[in-house]
Amino acid sequence: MKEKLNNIMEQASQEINNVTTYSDLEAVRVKYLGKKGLITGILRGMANLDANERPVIGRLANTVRNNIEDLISQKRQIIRNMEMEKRLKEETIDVTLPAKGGVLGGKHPLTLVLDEIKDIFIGMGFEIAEGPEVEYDYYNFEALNIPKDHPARDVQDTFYINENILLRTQTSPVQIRTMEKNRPPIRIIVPGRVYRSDEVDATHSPIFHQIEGLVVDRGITMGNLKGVLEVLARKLFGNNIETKFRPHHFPFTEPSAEMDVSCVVCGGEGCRVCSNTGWIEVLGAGMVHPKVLSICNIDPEVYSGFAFGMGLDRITMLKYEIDDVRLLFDNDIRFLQQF
Ligand code: 2NL
Repeated sequence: MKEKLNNIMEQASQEINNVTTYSDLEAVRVKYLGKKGLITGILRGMANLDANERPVIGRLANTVRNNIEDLISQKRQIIRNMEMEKRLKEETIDVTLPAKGGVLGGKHPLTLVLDEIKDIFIGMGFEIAEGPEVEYDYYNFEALNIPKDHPARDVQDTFYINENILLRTQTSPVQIRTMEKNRPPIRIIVPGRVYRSDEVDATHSPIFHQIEGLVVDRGITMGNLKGVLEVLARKLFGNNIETKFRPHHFPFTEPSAEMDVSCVVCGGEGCRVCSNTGWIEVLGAGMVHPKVLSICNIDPEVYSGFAFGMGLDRITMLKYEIDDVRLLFDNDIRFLQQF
């Protein structure tokens, strides 16, 4: 019996030594100390022993049980330490590793060109004015001498909200509002988003951007207009650019003109961008119509002014050789990262 207990002790100690998980350790505990375990069996069988053997074997059996219990609890502690170490190792953060790169955008090309144009005009003493995108028909058309039957008013081109309210089709209403509230001298540029009900294609978007300008003072002439716009063209497209003014017609200016610049791509040789003409139309302009000044309570006998308007999207596409206006509105990071 003694030998049997010693063997059990020896065997249990080895098995406990070999296990590496809680579940295996529990299996060993059940095998020796469980209800049907080997030690439990021996303790139960004590009744069958000789009376003189009983206390000796009893003491030994208890000692073996206590030893096994001790070994198991030591092992439990060891496994707990191992698991903790394993977890710590898995959760280790190497703070010296380089960080994952975030996706960096950039300034939108429209913003880049707008900032450039703003700086050019600020340098010539202009201020920046802005106003609402939802406008009254009065400010968008009526005050600009655009008669009720003018094609620009067509519901097909304009997003009407109701009979009197619409999405502005140009930024001119901001200039009307400025003239209503301020007395000359007025020198402003008005950048902003404008809306026209166009089908989307490579050159048309129902939302686009305009920059208009307005100067009103005593003695303003077409010469001032030309001077300011030539400075703009040179600063924007480079000193070698040539400019050309062609007569045109707008209801809100008289006389009116369009300005062309020598092709920024081929320099005037003729290419796909300028349709082989060597010239590219970049803006419309003119002397503010006396009727428009009067509507704003500015006396056309005392004051005169010039105004101009250009499409920011088109100028941005020219400057960066972007061939599809939709790229400006997709906000694809691969596109934006190029600027
Ligand atoms: C173009 C032409 C232009 C104006 C806009 C303007 C504004 C007032 C009075 C007179 Cl308040 N004129 N604006 C004048 C001439 C041309 O825009 O082709 N824009 C893209």
